[in-house]
Amino acid sequence: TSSMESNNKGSKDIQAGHTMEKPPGERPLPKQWLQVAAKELKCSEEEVVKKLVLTYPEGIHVKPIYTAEDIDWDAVKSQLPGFYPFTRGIHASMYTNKPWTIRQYAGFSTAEESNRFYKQALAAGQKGLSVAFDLATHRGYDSDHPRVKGDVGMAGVAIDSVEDMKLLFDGIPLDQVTVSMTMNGAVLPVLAFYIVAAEEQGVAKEKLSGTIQNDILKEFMVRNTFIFPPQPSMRTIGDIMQYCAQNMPKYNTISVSGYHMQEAGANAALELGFTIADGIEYLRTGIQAGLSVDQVAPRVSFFFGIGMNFYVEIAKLRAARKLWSKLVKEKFQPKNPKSLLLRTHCQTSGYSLTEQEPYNNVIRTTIEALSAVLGGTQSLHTNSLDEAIALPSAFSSRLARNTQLILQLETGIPHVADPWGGSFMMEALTDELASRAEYIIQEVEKSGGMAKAVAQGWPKLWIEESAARKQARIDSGEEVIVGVNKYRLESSASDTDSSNKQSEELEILKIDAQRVRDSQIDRIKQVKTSRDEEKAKQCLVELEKAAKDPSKNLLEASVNAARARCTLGEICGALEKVWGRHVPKDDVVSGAYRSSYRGMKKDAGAKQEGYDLEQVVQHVIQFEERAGRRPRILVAKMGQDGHDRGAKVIASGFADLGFDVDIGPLFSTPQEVAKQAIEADVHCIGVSSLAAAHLTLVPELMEELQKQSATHIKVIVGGVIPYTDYDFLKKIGIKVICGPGTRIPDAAMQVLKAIEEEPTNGTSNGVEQTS
Ligand code: MLC
Ligand code: 5AD
Repeated sequence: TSSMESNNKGSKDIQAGHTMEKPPGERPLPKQWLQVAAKELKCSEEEVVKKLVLTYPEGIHVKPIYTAEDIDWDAVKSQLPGFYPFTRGIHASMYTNKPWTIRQYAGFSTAEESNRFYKQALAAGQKGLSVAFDLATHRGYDSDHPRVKGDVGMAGVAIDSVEDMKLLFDGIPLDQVTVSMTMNGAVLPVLAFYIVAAEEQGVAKEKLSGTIQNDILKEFMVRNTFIFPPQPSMRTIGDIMQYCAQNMPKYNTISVSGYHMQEAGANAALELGFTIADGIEYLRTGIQAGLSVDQVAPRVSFFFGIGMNFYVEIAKLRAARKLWSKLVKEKFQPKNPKSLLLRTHCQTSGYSLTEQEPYNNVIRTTIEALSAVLGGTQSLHTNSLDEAIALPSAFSSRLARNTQLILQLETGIPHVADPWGGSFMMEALTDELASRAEYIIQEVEKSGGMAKAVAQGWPKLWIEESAARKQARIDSGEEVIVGVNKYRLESSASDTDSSNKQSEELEILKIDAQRVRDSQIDRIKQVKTSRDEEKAKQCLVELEKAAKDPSKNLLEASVNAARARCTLGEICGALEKVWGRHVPKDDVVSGAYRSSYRGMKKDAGAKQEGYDLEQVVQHVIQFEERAGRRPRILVAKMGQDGHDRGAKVIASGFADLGFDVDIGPLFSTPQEVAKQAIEADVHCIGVSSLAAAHLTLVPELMEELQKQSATHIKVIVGGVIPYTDYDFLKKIGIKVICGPGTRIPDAAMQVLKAIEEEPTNGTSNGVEQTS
């Protein structure tokens, strides 16, 4: 592990990002107002400032009131929607003419089942499609690969060949419905399958509109579904832009995504800054591939996450448009006015939703959706109430979609473009966020652009530090989550209103992993036996050649391979032969959690829920005195699940509490985890699972520990685990299960108790009962 100190860019820089001469939030409150407020609060004017001026994680000082003094009124009063710098929206008429696209992200199990789901969604008012692929597909493995045993069809739909893609869109006219595909690592085979599926549906390439995510930089930073090393990955993006400029002029070649940065813990300024910096890097990539800025920029699209900080999220979208148009103009001098428009999709925040009292999530999502819409998004996904438990069920998907339909059809909200325009507060906040993001962009430019910054690793660490600080604010009670760290329902409460009861009663989407995998394996066999084997082999050889030769277009070679029925695994395998697989580095930030937690002002009257940080630190010291060494935990990620915010926050939080922390590599097998745990002689393995593979992979881990006579190592599981799985996990010997919303000090105490507990018999983990 390495600490932030060893990095040349400390987070203090972010907090100190005063690039404007006097940021609006720094302008003093009006004297006459302060006098009256002091009387209302019965305190001095200084105390009014101390009490009512808040500091947000972005470093912005938010004041209780704003006035014309806080903004450049002359500039604001003449701004119009549809005019440079597009702060007020990219269209003159905005939703008054056409509402945003209701585009729900979905996919699970097989192509047939997802296809059925899409058709129902379209019939129920959805306007665009958005495909969620399973993790095996993301990481370039066919469903029959041994590494993806637990992942097939679980977090999205399994796609192995063009035959699956054809089934996915069966009966859905691809020249009419726009489709977004969230694919980054395996972007070549997936986009190729889509092109060929459309072709065989009778839709020519020129007619295809839609979006491919294709944003690899944020994969290296936060999302972790990369396959190949950075260099060939960036070349792939250039090739895709080039191919689409020639063949698919209406297709959005990239969806530059801040969403996953926010989900990983980035505050709004970091999300905005890094995302715009990524966008600039991709324009350069397209230009390097031989295109003009006006061929690339109009096809670059964006994607932001929308969390619970209502005003900030609206301001973020306004600031994003303003910054993008200004920077593209300055840096690239485009001629086509469309090059200046930041078009974006938004998704409400998954992280903000809770397992406790899941119905509260409907309210949270509605408020976030409102931010996205008031911010002027082009397209929106609203999350489902069961987010923290499982994939959306039919019921919860309907509710999530209806949230948008109600906003569009019942509220009158679409009747006015940029209704916040001219608000002193909103305009000031927009400028502040833009200025902080611009500061971050300048830091990236000093590193030589985002690809270099990502290779240096500092953006990822900034985000991880921001995540640790956020966790500390929540654990200390400074930031409130209703039903989690305040007004929590005890599980012992009466049956009707217990929080667990609410979760347990939800209908949960269950996927039979074995059945999906078997049917995918059957289809792979069919495809391979019915194709022209010679032709398929030849296409793969051509692909390998293209991987070595930058003058060849990789997407063209992939389309040929897709037509010849080469599978996703074969296509990625051919590229892997030349490029290899990317192995990520594992750094963990240290000190941010502890120092943020200690820095929180404690509300003297508030009842402390759970353990305090200092109490746990004392327990760890006592453990060390008794045991002769510190408690040692291996934080492990198994399968193709790369969601590592939880793992990183636990690792860095536990280290700050005094634990010895090992962090295992992403994408481990259960056997690899057991080996690492035994070699490091840990007391405990903490498995983090967010992609629903725990029922396959955790039992395998327990069996392996048993085989290696290492049942003294306690196993705890954290992440998205439905209550209905608790009994099974307990039965196979899992000592502690930490669902979403568990405070770090409380999790640490549970772990300490579990590892101090003597085994009840020789085989304490109880694996023998089930295996
Ligand atoms: C819109 N139009 C108007 C108008 N408003 N015309 C006149 N007046 C108005 N007021 C026109 C547009 O110009 C366009 O036409 C057409 O209507 C469609 O509107 P759009 O605004 O382009 O919307 P859309 O087609 O929905 O495209 C939105 C987009 C696109 C540009 C943001 O890239 C997109 O759909 N992105 C979605 C990305 C996504 O779903 N990602 C999921 C990630 S989930 P014309 O003629 O100009 O085309 C994820 C989770 C995970 O990533 O797994 O990690
Ligand atoms: N279907 C629907 N929504 C999904 N999400 C992730 N996978 C799926 C899927 N297969 C949503 C969740 C998650 C976000 C990244 O996208 O809300 O938090």
